[in-house]
Amino acid sequence: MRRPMADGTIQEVVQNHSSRVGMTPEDLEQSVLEHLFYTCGKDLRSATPLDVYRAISHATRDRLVHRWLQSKRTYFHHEAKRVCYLSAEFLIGRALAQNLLNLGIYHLAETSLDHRGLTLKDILEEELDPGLGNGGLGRLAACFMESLATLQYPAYGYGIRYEFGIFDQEIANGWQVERGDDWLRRGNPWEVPRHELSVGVNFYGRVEARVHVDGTKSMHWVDTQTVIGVPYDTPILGYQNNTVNTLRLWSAKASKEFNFSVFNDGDYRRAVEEKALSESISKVLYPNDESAEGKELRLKQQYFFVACSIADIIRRHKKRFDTLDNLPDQIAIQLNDTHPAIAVAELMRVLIDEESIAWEKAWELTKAATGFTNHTLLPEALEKWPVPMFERLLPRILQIIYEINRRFLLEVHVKWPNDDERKRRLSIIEEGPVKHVRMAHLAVVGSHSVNGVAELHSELVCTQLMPDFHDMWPQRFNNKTNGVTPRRWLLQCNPDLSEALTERISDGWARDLSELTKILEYKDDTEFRAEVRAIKRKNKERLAKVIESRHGFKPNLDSIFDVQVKRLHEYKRQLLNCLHIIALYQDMKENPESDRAPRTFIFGGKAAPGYMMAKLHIKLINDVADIINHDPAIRDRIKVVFLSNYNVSLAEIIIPGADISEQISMAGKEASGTGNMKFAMNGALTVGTLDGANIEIREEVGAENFFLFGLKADEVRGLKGSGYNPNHYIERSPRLRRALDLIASGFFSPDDPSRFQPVVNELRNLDTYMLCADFDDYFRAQFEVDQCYRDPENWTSKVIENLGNIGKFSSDRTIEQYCKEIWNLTPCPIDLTESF
Ligand code: B1N
Repeated sequence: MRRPMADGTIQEVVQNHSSRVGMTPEDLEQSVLEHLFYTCGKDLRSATPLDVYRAISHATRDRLVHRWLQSKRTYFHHEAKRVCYLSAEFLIGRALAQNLLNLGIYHLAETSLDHRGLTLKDILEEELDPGLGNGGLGRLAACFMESLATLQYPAYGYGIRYEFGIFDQEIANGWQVERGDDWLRRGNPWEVPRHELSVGVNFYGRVEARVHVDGTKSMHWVDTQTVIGVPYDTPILGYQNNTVNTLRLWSAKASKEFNFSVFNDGDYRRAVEEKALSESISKVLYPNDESAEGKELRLKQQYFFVACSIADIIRRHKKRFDTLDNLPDQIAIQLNDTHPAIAVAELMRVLIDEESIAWEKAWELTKAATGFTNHTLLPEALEKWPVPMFERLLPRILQIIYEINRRFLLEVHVKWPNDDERKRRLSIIEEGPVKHVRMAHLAVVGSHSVNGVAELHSELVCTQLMPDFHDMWPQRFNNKTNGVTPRRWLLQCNPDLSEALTERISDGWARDLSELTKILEYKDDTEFRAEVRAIKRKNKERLAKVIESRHGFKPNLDSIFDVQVKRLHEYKRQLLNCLHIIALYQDMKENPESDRAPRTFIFGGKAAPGYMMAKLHIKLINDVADIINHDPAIRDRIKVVFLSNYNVSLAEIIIPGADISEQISMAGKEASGTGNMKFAMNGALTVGTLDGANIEIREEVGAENFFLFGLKADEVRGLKGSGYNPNHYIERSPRLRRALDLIASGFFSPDDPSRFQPVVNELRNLDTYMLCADFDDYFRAQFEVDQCYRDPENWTSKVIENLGNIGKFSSDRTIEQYCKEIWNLTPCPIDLTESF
């Protein structure tokens, strides 16, 4: 057998190495034992569960390697157009179970461990969950990567290899406490560093104009500080195919100049400090969800990973082609929100300064290659950078942005002469005491496509967020409704439901989720209906065990598991849910004989560490839980649980165990939501407003199978416009008034009666998110839930209607639309026998 690099073919490597790539039980077992021995330095007797996890992961990764290499070779030789998905977050979750499933050897691994007296489920728990994202935006990027590989599209994910992901949340005395997430402490078997592909990134310095003998001028960014980006690659395997794409995450390393500066000035301590400072760029994920933090380090992170990625893209393109003229035919760059929007200016810089391409040509290439996805309408999330900071950190990039803006405003002038007000609104530079760079404007000006993430959201992007841009370029704006991957969010997290589906409609649904409609045939099949109920009960049992181990009581499995898990934010209105619980509690106390279905209210989610109101909401939920859970008069008719440290792996247990999915944001605020899709896919019914993708989910599953309440987005806008007064609603709702009074009285916080005064004041005086306006209707919808749950047959019908009609919300559908309508990609299947 020859070494792999001796020739490109894989057959030779693979043939004699069945233990490294084979799919028989013997091959896999041999492979795991070898890794235990050679990779972990252990034998079976001395192996810990962590060793076994590492050995299996390496054995699994081995089975990806030839597919990975062959995928790269195929894309290169076929000159396949690829998408480069630029995202500051990839919330990928654990890899082992997903890779085993996608390889089709999950059960094989299970039985081979069984023979050794080990349980795969336990071994899977050894993997630390990479939390390289905040919430939906980061998780969407992960679902997209999985769908791209499954649909056999050439794709690269580009992001940051944060040393610390989203913080670990602990609840201490009801309050959120943050702990560092040292997710790499046990090593990471899934990543491969590629030191040879490291990239230098410049910061600070100044720009020098040089005039050449022929009269041309060129710009030179000099006296910079250079930081090195080292790529770490993670393979992304498609579902039961041979496609393995690459997630390339950049880690910051000090350049030699930092290491050697000690010799120049003899200040050893300073040299080491500066080295540490430059490496801090990839140290930690900013934990702010939907609020921009104007810190210099954040801008550094953004430029760092964008510059590395653009350099990587250009390097690879030039290796294949001797021109950049065809760049947009070969590459689609997608900006996941404005976090990578600086790519527009960086690509221009590379094309102009390094490749000597004329501005007009460079601009044409940049626009044709770039697409931009907006994920939020919240004003506090829109990124703006102070010009003075920008200028100090990235002087050449700022120059380029000014030139982009100058030319853009000329275009505006041609279209609307003498409309200075419009120019002021459209400008990439916001005027004011301190000027700011508006990153969303840069992204729109530099892209050929701008999309929102659900129908309503995309419409609001055009009419509310960027009406002037929409006037200017209406054809640039489009919608791509989000989706989630059914492999992780059904096949993996809900094996029993998956099996029940496959038994009835065969296994095609996992690749084509629209096939779920076939299950509607079984809607009235009593056996199937009973099975659906039994599966839900089993999943509730699994969730109940987690609750019991953490909270010391086991929830009643006959109660409605009513779940709201998502980031804590006022617009998502966890507080509205809490008010409903309090009102229900008061009803029950007043009327002990009232016959309501028992409920277990389950919350989970992290608050940004600096978001005091959100943290106070967590404390309120925990204090309410403490009182109600211990009130003997309530028995187990209401229980409230706040599960700490909500993350991808906890979601995989919580979501399949839910009866009710709470999607109750104020209409017009939640861009899409994706949790809403995961719940419906796992047999929960939604209580929701007409917001984000809820609207489309309701359209698909049918209004009668969805518990709707609340104001619509235009009603919210109208009411705000005409002067909203929460007291108008509080006066008319005795239930709401009573609940607010109870909080204000200190009933839930006897140790500090005024603790929740800020919560009550906000509701009585401002009520920014209109909880008071929606409260009564929410209470009504929840009463309907109650009535419906008492009729299990009726409930099951609704669950099956949800399941059978949820196919649209596969990220496969979303990705097909991106590929056809924005990226112009075609699938490029991988043939392992093809040699190049
Ligand atoms: O993106 C998700 C949507 O489903 C959600 O509705 C939306 O809230 C979420 C700044 C964000 N929008 N913006 C962010 C995250 C981190 C950050 O630093 C903003 N997240 C969303 C997927 O489309």
